Amino acid sequence: MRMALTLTAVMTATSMLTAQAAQALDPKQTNAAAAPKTAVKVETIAKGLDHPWGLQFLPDGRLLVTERAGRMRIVAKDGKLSEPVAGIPKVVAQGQGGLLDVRLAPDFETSGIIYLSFTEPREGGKSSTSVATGKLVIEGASARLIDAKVVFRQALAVATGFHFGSRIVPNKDGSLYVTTGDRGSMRDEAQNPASHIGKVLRILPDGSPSPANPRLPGWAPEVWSMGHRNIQGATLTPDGALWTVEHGARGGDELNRPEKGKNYGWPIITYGRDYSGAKIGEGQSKAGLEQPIYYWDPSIAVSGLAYYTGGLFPSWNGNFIVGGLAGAHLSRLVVENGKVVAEEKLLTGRGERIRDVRQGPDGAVWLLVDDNDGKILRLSPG
Ligand SMILES: [Ca+2]
Repeated sequence: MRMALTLTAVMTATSMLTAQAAQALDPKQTNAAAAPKTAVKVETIAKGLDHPWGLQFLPDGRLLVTERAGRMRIVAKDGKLSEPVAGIPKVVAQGQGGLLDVRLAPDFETSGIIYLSFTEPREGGKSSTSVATGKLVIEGASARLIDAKVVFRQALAVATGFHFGSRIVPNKDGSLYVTTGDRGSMRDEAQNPASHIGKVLRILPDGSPSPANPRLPGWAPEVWSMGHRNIQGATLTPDGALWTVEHGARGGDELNRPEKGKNYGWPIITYGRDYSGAKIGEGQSKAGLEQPIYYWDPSIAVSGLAYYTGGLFPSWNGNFIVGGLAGAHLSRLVVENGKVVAEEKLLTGRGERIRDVRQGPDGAVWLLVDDNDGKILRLSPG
């Protein structure tokens, strides 16, 4: 009798766990309550950039900025753009592809090493999300990249111009998170743990897999988490956790906290619908697949993610700041106990596509506007 009871208890507990895992998100985790409005001052620091994609502060307060066509420039404090940095790897600048993110190595001040993500030309007209490293030699107002080499290439090159992912996030241990997308035509590969399509990857600076990866049976050694559609924003929080924003289909953009060895569902579960209106996959939840922290319906086409700790906007400390491309605004998310409790929409009505979001050393929020006359904006209290 006692054994029967115990067994029943175990079975009940198991089915409750399964039910919990399969549960859809709290309906409050989209269109959260409006956060108090912030008065902001918007300054245009630089313009004339051709579809800028990645923004990175240098230790001296100047900026590196990539342009999708394959150029990188230094931006002086007065906004003056340098000539393109020489020595950048050849990119395929088609569709959403080209020269994408740029980040500094943790020891940049002594090593000069930077990381670039880009769309690399591969055999047969195909391309891949790839990562290169090189040493940035700065000479006055200009710079060149030397010893550039491609250290990582996404396995499975594809002939589309879509969904390259491509954010790079350096960790304190020297490893790099690299995000990829499903390339538009390869959504089922996001569920194949052996491929690099639709994943968060964690690699060492030489391109080899990080020893921290899950290395589950059948998983490529570089894969950290799977089931992602197109992650175009990623950042660490002070506790060392990775947070990402991911383009969904219509009504399915997501904020996630991708954990080691977990599956984030695309394209089996999603809150989005196909642009034709057709349902995607099996629904919004399924046992064994992770829920996002938050989703946007309607989608804003998320790109660029920062975790604010700057102090210049004291009420923003601990918030996420998310860029919207099609949504043409900036979304500020107030997170408490792992849930979004309020959202503020900033810069609405300007019609500007926000591509990257970074906190500056001055505590201001710095943005890239995606356009053929792209800009760098600085937000401070208004
Ligand atoms: Ca998901």
